[in-house]
Amino acid sequence: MNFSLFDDHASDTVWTEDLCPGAVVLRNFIKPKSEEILATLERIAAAAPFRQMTTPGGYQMSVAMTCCGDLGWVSDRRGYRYDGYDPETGLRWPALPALFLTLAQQAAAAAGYADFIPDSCLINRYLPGTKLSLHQDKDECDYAAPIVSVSLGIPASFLFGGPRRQDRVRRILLTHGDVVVWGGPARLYYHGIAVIKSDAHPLLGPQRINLTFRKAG
Ligand code: MD3
Ligand code: FE
Repeated sequence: MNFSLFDDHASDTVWTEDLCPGAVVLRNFIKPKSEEILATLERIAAAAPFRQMTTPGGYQMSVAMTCCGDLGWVSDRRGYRYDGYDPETGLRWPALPALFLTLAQQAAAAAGYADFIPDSCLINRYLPGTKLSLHQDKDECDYAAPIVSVSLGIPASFLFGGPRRQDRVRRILLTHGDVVVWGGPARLYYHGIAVIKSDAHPLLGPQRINLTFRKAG
């Protein structure tokens, strides 16, 4: 029995898992497009390189980030915010590619959000040993719009809490090709990524990349 061939076949199947009211996992949703997505990401990162931002408290984030779209998320000693310009290059962020917009809208529609128009895509790059501490996403203007998250590369243990920081946290494994749509009551829930384990993905090597599509402005 060739287990790796068996697994690769099985993991092309798309299915949905409801996490809680407002949050849906679409397993393997973008897997057929992953090569095209990666080629597009290389072009974006050439224009707006990945960088480790500084938190308002003065710590360097372990996750490296870049953005595309009309607005990009930035953090520095002055705070967190969305900005139309990349502070590293002084240029506008690369445009949101049509491929990304279409995938984000198809995922949102599959989760019940018919008219999602994102104006921002935050691109997070995790290497083994990096993490994203528990937080809420509160820098966007419109909490009625969902956030669509796309996972690529090595797996991550996603930490999913509730509306209060002290709420019990569930762990969900997110793997290459998974999409999660977060809206409704889940939109302001605390969440994070546990320390990434050493691993290698056939297309991405020892890294995980997460795209989050947002209506920021
Ligand atoms: C649940 N990113 O960029 S994506 C972030 O995998 C962020 O890089 C993680 O949290 C990552 O802010 C998690 C899943 C996600 C994104 C936004 C959410 C889950 C969410 C907003 C509200 C609730
Ligand atoms: Fe977040």
